[in-house]
Amino acid sequence: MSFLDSISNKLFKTKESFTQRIHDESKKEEPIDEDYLDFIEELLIESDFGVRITRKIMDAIDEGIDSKEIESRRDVEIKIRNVILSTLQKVEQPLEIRTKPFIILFVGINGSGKTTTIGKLASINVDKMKKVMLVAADTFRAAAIDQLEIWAKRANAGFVKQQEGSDPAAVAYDGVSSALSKNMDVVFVDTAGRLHTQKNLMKEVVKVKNAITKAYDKAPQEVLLVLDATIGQNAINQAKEFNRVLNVTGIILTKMDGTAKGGIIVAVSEELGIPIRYVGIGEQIDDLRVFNARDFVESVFVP
Ligand SMILES: Nc1nc2c(ncn2[C@@H]2O[C@H](COP(=O)(O)OP(=O)(O)OP(=O)(O)O)[C@@H](O)[C@H]2O)c(=O)[nH]1
Ligand SMILES: [Mg+2]
Repeated sequence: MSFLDSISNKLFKTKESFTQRIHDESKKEEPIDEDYLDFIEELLIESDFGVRITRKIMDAIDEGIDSKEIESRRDVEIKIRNVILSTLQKVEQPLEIRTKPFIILFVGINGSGKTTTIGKLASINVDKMKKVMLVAADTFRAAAIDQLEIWAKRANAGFVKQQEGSDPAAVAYDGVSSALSKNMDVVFVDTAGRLHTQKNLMKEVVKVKNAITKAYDKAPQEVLLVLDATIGQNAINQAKEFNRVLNVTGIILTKMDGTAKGGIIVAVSEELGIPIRYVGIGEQIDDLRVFNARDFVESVFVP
């Protein structure tokens, strides 16, 4: 199975409920009437593209019709695809591990997939012969520390922890200090999930970030926000707030396999303009893909 087929299979929910339906309506040799345009607009909203992108696509279709660039339903389908592609290309900027040690702080709401994503990324980097260390700065629950430790073992990465209830900023500081002394290449700092509306917890994660900088003045080189694609438009507000307090440098959109509303990735791109680094497409260790706009569009659209 090719790389494209493998993502395409994982994104089948979005394909079935969005792109396949557009394709079925668009291949009909029928006029571009109000009913057809309403169908497209509703489908975009239903698929979580959000109001702004839906407007942008509908306007592009109107303009195309006026200029005669669009003469058939098939042309409409192509226009939709192209607007989506160009929107996604603006945020296609893969993560580069530029310096050593390279410290990445992971943040996001509860259950968005931070710990799992760290495990997957640890494995990818160990495979590239990098010395990887995972730091358990989610000290909220003992189970969270254990979960990260299991991933560290599975991926063959180093691991730093303290006991449950310790100050997460202190754990982050010690973890980064230890990584410096052990000559690590990459360090992933896990944090507890928190809602963007929980003021104290947001302050806490800022402290974690500051502690990392205190341990190593060039760090963290990346602050990655892990967003769950299945939660819909809420992801936008979450991301704005996390970005406001932490200067997020990249986004990882998880659970793209679990949603029929894949339009969220386009909404996130348009509304935030923050690079999308990776997409999560399952629970297994190899279910993470570097985000590539063209691959993504080709894997969800019917050719
Ligand atoms: N289907 C699917 N499930 C995922 C993906 N990424 C994570 N998960 C699942 O989502 C659940 C939560 O993942 P965690 O990694 O524990 O999330 P977290 O952000 O660390 O959660 P907290 O530490 O509680 O804030 C787990 O059951 C994961 O297996 C993905 O890309 N696809
Ligand atoms: Mg976690």
